[in-house]
Amino acid sequence: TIKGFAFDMDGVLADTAKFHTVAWHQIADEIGTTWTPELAESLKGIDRMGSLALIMAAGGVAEQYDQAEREKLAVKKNTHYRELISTLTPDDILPGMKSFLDELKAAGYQMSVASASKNAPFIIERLGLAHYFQAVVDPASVTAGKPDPAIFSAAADVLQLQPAEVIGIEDSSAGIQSINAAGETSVGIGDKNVLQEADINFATTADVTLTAIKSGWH
Ligand code: B16
Ligand code: MG
Repeated sequence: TIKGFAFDMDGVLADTAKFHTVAWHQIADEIGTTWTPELAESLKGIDRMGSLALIMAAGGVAEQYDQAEREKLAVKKNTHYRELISTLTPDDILPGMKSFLDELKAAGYQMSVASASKNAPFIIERLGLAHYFQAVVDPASVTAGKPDPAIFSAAADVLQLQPAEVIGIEDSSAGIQSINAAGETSVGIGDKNVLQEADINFATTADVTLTAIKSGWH
């Protein structure tokens, strides 16, 4: 029996992927990596230092940057990103998600956030969504990022639920892999070809309802 839901944030609750893209694109230009839509997609759900490593690898410049220089670039990206998200309001909640959260709350489901973002508590607060969630997993507390199952396992643990009692909702391939490896049911939001491994798929957040999930519509 499903008793709880674990939510990814960027790309599921919040329309913030566009801001990550703007901030990383600038770093890519600075280090000489050509920015492509495929590179942008591959960064979804990947933590900050992991994303930077992927951008460096794509440009073939990884060996030119030591740890100290990488940390400087990551700080620069995050400073820019924080500027961009400082203007977030409840209007930036992705379509349909507020009513979906209301539906789940009314039905008595437990809810947690499993975001790779260290900015998640700030963003959830800005969007006015904090009261829906029993807990926001601190990504710094898990041993490995998505696609490792650790963060979605923790999202079930904080609700004191078994993995089989939890549905995880994600917009990234790495995140779907994390949910599946944790032994939870996976709901993918976005391109079916990118999120092939999801148990249930929806094209956009606007399509997500409890009824649709229960009937496993594709
Ligand atoms: P930060 P999610 C992820 O959030 C983003 O998808 C990913 O693009 C970002 O690099 C990562 O958070 C880390 O974010 O730099 O704010 O700590 O999709 O797991 O909610
Ligand atoms: Mg995401």
